[in-house]
Amino acid sequence: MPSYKLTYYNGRGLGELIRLTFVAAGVEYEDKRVNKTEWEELKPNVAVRTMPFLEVDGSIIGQSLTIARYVARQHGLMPMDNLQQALVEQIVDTVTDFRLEIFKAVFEFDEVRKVLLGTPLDFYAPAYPLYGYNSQPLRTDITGSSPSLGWSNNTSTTTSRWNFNTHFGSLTCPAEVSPTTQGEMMKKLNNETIPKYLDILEGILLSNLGGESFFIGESMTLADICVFDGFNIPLEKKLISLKEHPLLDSHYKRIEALPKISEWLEKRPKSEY
Ligand SMILES: N[C@@H](CCC(=O)N[C@@H](CS)C(=O)NCC(=O)O)C(=O)O
Repeated sequence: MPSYKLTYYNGRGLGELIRLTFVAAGVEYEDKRVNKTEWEELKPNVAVRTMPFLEVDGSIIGQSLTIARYVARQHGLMPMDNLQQALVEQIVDTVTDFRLEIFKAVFEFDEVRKVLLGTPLDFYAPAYPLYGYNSQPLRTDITGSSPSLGWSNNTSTTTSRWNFNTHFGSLTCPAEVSPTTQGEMMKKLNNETIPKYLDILEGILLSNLGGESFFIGESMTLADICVFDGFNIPLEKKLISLKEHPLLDSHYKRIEALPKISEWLEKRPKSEY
């Protein structure tokens, strides 16, 4: 068996699906967690210049989903049949779309882009807290009440300001960001986007063996792990609820209770995102 070393920030973010895939397959790997400075030193060795990346016997693979699919194919978590494989990948890509929708609303992407325009910060800077690079709350309410993580369903009209000092060192945020845009985006996320994706995923689950087992076929695949991982942080932050989607709810609990997974959930380093 090849030797595997996975490198990522000390958070769940885009690395956790790969970790969970290794765990579910029962395969040993090195779970290397680095800080921003260490990453900058490693970056020139990584062709795609992003984390997570996986070292396999001297080769380096980037792109989290490429890595997760590779690990799944290598270790029995991807069907052999091409069509079944495509059905698994369809779910992986749908969960990715779902995560992106959540990300856009929660991080008020357009507003952030406006603020960052012309600064030397890289495009992904607003995502760092999400991916565990900085575990501080992303937003601070200037009214002085307890800090909001930006994950609540809060549509309040209180003016908030991105606390750039907390997150991006000495840079200050020149603009006040009205919560209105985020309020609107969160409303759409809650009323339309989340129910739409949960309905889609529950429909697919239901179509396989009545929804009582796995997403595709008769055994666990990357699809099951990916749905579990995609729901994990949003559930924890109470951004989504599976109460009205009982099949997804029991699927989540089944995956969570699998001995290898539950052992990992218990022992993995705690992280905000
Ligand atoms: N599509 C890529 C995105 C990877 C990505 O954006 N990673 C971030 C950290 S979560 C990154 O490495 N950003 C550039 C940097 O930190 O230098 C994937 O899924 O792996």
